[in-house]
Amino acid sequence: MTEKTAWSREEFEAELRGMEKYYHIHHPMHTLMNDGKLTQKQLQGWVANRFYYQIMIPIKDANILANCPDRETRAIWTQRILDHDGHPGDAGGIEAWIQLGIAVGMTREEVVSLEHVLPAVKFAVEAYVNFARNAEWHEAASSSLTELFAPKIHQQRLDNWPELYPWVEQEGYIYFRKRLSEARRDVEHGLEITLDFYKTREQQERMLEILKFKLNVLWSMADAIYMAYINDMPPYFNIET
Ligand code: AHQ
Repeated sequence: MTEKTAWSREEFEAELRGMEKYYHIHHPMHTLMNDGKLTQKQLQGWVANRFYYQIMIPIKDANILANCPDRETRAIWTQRILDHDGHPGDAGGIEAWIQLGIAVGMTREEVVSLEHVLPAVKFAVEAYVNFARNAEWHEAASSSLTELFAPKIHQQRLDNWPELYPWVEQEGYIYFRKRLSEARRDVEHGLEITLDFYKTREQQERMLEILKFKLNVLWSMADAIYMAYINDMPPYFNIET
């Protein structure tokens, strides 16, 4: 079989951006949210479940650091952990997400207890963390590139929630505003690593599979939350306890 020619940098980036059609912004969980159709309980359920994803991002990034022998890359990648865990002068994204939980009507204790986190959300998040732990570090770094599409979903919340969900307190928007600039900066670095590393067409197509895996992580999380909070069918809903 003839070896397929590698995509140019521009073609490869266009292929990556073409994966936007699978992004969870198109999942019914997010379209209902963006149409203002969620109740307070449903929005709380989404925030409480996504909290598990947020607290595991620094663990995921620490695994990439542990596998990365390149000092320059580590020096930049470390910022992702600081952005979430916080550092002097910035309480961090995890704290901002707790503020989001309080802003939609939960208590700090309720959010950090993880009591609302669904089994399937945990499985999806842990699949992502375990991938980052075991994958070659370039592949793990590349899997963060679903964030190519993230600024739009953060901007959507900032633009639409105040009108759709006027009861959400102002502190709830801190995270989305923070992420707008951080995601753009992270994507710049992640894209450079990715466009530099995958050289042959086979490697490039492998990268598209890795990105599809990560898109599946996000889609599966939304599936589980939709099932539990929109269909009102949480795990074992029909089992007599
Ligand atoms: O808040 C998000 C975040 O901090 C990250 C880190 C990044 C990664 O390393 O995989 N991905 C990501 C994402 C965040 N928010 C999601 C959302 O919909 O609010 C989007 C998600 C992503 O696109 O991967």
